[in-house]
Amino acid sequence: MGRLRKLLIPGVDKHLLVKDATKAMPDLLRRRFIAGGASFGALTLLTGCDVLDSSSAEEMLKKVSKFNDAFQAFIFNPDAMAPTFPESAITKPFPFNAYYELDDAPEIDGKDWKFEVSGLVENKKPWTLEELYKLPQVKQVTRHICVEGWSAIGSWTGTPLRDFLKLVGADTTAKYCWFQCADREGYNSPLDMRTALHPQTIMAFKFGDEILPRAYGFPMKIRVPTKLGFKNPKYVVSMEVTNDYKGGYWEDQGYNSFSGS
Ligand SMILES: Nc1nc2c(c(=O)[nH]1)N[C@H]1C(S)=C(S)[C@@H](COP(=O)(O)O)O[C@H]1N2
Ligand SMILES: [Mo]
Repeated sequence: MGRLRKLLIPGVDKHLLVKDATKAMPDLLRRRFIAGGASFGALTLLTGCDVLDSSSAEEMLKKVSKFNDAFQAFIFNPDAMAPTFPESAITKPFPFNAYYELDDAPEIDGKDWKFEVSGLVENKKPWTLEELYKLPQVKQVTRHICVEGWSAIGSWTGTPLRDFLKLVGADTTAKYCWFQCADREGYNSPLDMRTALHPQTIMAFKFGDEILPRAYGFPMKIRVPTKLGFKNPKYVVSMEVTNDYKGGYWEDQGYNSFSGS
């Protein structure tokens, strides 16, 4: 949610577009869209359209007006799969985003870092990076969508969170996995358990074929392709499995915690 993203789109008034799109939606979708904050980013997520100018805005509106019941059933299904892309579709350079400049991003020494696990789990042993790197990993190329209305395709490799939750004996009937990050002023985000168990939700250790760079969250980012960007915590230092809703950095500022598909 950097300041850079507040750029205007030539010939497009974002507020009007959101308003028009809301009007064009079928009932159930409209209600959910409004309840979710009716953001421009959510519109991008729903339509898969990047609005760059007035003609892509037209495209987006056309898409919204064609939404039907089957589509609604799909987007309200938390188990639906996020689309994947070929490596040739990766956005270069992939954007850095945070509530501060890159210079202020956490500088973490991978040798000292430990991932703390607490709450409703059997094994609360902290994990070193070396130990985590040994877990089976998957690679996925997916679209990252920021609530501010930009999106980019990236490649992340890591361990499915559901495998890790099983490994540490997490109570997967609990409501949330709550992540804390190393950012100076703090950053955190709760992830609902259903999404934590989604097969595409991973503990990402690599971007492309490289160790996750500092910009994108070294040493670990929780990559959740079915949720908006702010539900993808970087520089993660701990996870608590809990039934309590503990809030989050952007969630506390009014962004809908569900913020996803
Ligand atoms: N720790 C931390 N995680 C964060 C953020 C942040 O400021 N701090 N910003 C979020 C937002 S709003 C976005 S869009 C993405 C940006 O990730 P990127 O820098 O890899 O593009 O990270 C998310 N995770
Ligand atoms: Mo974002």
